Amino acid sequence: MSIWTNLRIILRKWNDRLNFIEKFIIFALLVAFLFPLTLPNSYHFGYIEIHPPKLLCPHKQFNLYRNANGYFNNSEQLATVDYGGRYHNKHCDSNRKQRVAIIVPFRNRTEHLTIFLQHMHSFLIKQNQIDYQIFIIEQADDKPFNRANLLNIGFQESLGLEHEIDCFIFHDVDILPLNIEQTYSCTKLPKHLCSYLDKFRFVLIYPTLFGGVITISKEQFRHVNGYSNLYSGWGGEDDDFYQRIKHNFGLIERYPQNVARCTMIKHGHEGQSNVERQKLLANVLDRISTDGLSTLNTTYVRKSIEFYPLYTKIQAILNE
Ligand SMILES: *[C@@H]1O[C@H](CO)[C@@H](O)[C@H](O)[C@H]1NC(C)=O
Ligand SMILES: *[C@@H]1O[C@H](CO)[C@@H](O)[C@H](O)[C@H]1NC(C)=O
Ligand SMILES: CC(=O)N[C@H]1CO[C@H](CO)[C@@H](O)[C@@H]1O
Repeated sequence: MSIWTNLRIILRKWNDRLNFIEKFIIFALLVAFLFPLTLPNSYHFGYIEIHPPKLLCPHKQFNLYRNANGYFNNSEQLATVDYGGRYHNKHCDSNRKQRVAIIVPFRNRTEHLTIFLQHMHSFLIKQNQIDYQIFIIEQADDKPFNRANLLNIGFQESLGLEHEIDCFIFHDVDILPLNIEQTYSCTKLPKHLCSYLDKFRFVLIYPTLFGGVITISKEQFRHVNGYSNLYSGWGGEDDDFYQRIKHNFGLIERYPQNVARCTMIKHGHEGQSNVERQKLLANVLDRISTDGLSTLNTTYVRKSIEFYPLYTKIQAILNE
């Protein structure tokens, strides 16, 4: 007699002996016990908490050094960066190594840029996981700053220069990682990095926060048609992007609170805020296919591409 036949006999006996209420209670207990096992064990409202991927290569053993303000600055390591801010990781030969573009929207924050470049290169070289290049996308006009439009431009223009890129990290210039365990690379789903900022006492300010620093694969970014180009002025574009991601992939990922810690360089006011944003946020899903990478070419003119020792600069003039 097979185990299944046995089981069926036992179940039938139980079925005869228990009344409806008893059966219901047993059923409810089973569901309560088994249901959590079907969820990822670190599921949170709006996101999944994941651990950093297994290291492809060990972290490098040099000292990061800190400058007077506490930011990383290792000049010896900076000297190993190739022109255009490109780093080919010769010490990590894994064929699973990702080729990453770090895309930084920018205008008039030169003092932040210097700190950012020294800190990021020192950090990424020590972390020793990826090949990468830093692209600074400068809005070369006086119209309201359009961060999301610049990120789309960075995606398109960097791929035009380097077809091999497979992972994108969209990065504000004033946010810097503190913990070397916070691995900068793409994982299964689009991911929020630097979820826990010193400015907010290392607390997640809201569960769907998806601004500042994010990672996303080339295919995933194309799949959601990139960012909206319409968020001219400060704010809203990252919430729009979260909705695009949620609609297509269900969830975003984050690292735990003790890992995804970052500092924000202090500065004054954010600039002109976007008064239209509530109106735009009301119909995000209707605009996915008609506002983004598909319409990007109508939104800007490329002014220049310049190569510097620690970065590649792309200047764009926006049409609106
Ligand atoms: C970073 O290090 C270099 C070389 O040691 C030095 O010239 C530069 O002033 C340092 N930057 C800061 C912001 O301390
Ligand atoms: C936009 O222009 C680039 C070249 O500058 C081209 O490769 C791309 O296909 C264009 N995209 C669209 C959607 O027309
Ligand atoms: C205050 C300031 O420096 N503004 C400059 C910001 O950048 C734009 C475009 O590069 C310049 O036109 C502004 O003069």
